[in-house]
Amino acid sequence: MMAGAAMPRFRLVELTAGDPVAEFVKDVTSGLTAEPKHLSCRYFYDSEGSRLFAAICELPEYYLTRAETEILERHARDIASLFQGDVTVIELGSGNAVKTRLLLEALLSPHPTLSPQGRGLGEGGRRVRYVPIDICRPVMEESAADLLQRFPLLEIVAVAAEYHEGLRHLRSECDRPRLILWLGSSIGNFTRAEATTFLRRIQGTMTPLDRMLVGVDLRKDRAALEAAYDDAAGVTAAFNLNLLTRINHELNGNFDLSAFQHRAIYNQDLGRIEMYLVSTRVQSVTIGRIGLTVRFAAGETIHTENSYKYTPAEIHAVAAAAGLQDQCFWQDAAGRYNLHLLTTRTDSVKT
Ligand code: AVJ
Repeated sequence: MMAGAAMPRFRLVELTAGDPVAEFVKDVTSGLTAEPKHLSCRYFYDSEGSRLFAAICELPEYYLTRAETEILERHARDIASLFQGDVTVIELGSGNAVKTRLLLEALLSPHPTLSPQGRGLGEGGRRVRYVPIDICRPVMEESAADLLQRFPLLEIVAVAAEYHEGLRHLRSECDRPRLILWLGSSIGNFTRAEATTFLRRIQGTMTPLDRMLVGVDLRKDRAALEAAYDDAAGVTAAFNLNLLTRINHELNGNFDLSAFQHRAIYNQDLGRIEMYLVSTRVQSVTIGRIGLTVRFAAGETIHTENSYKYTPAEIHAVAAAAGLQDQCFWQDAAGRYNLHLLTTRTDSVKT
C-alpha cells in the first residue's frame, strides 16, 4: 500500500470557545472602565491586524523575526536529527508558518542515520504530521495549502482554537514523538508567572521523547528595544491604533484615531516593553453597541500590550519551575534572541 494513500492529508479541527463578540464586548467594557485603562493584545489580530503584524516582521527595527529565522536556518538540521522516526510537529500560534517550513524541510529531507527500509515514506524515511494551532483560521488554511503543495508526503491536522483549547487537543496527538513549537517570542505576551503556568501545562502532556522549541527575545539596551516597538515608518503605531478601529467597526465606537498616539517604553525593572495608546486631549468616546461612554484626560493612556524580555538565566528559571530543562539553546550571531530546546525533566515525569 502506498504510504499516506488511505488517509486524507488535510483535516481541520475547530474548537470554538463561546461567542467571540460577547467576549470582545466583555473585555472592552472591563478594560476601558478600569483604572488605569487597558485592552488585551489578543484583539490585535483581525485580518488588518494580522496584515500589519506581518509587515512589522519585515521592518528593519523589528529584529526578532529575522534573528529567529537565522537560528532556524542554521540549526534546523540539528533539530531534525534529534528525532529518529515518525514525528508530529505541533505549533502554538502558527501564524503564517514561514519559519516552520525550514523545520519541516529538515525533518523530511534525507537523514543519514535512517535505514533503507525508510524509503517510500518521506524522503527522509519518516512520516511527518504538522499540527498548527491558531485562532486565525484563514491564515492557517492558506499556509496549510502551501505546505501540502511543497511537501507531498506531509500530513496536516489544523486546529482552529485559542491556546487553551488547543492544549486539550495536544493530549490527543500522542501516537509519536512530538516537537512542540512556540516561536516568535509569543511567550513575551505572558507575565513570567503566566508563562510558567502555561509551560507547566504543556510539560504535563510531554513524554521523555517529546521536545519543545521556544523562541525568546532577550533583554538588551533600551534604544534597540524601543525602536523595535516604535518604528520610523509607523507600522507598529498603525498596528496599535487598529485596536480602536476594530472597536469602531465591530462595536459601533466613535474613537477619533487622530486624537490617540502610539507609545512604546521599555520598563527595565520588569524587563518588558509596554505599549500604550495615549489620548492627546480631553475627550469622550462612545461605544454604541455597549452603550458605554468613556472619558479620557489629556495624556491618559490605554495599556495595550506587554512584551517580556528575558536573560538566559530567567528563561532557565521559568523552564525549571515548569518542570522543563534546557537540552540546548542557540543564539543569533548578534546575540539578540534565543531559541531553547526543552525536554521534560526526568525527575518530574508523571507515570
Ligand atoms: C507577537 C507578541 C511576539 O511582542 O514582539 C510586535 C507582538 N507587538 N510589535 C511582540 C508585537 C508590537 C509581538 N509578539
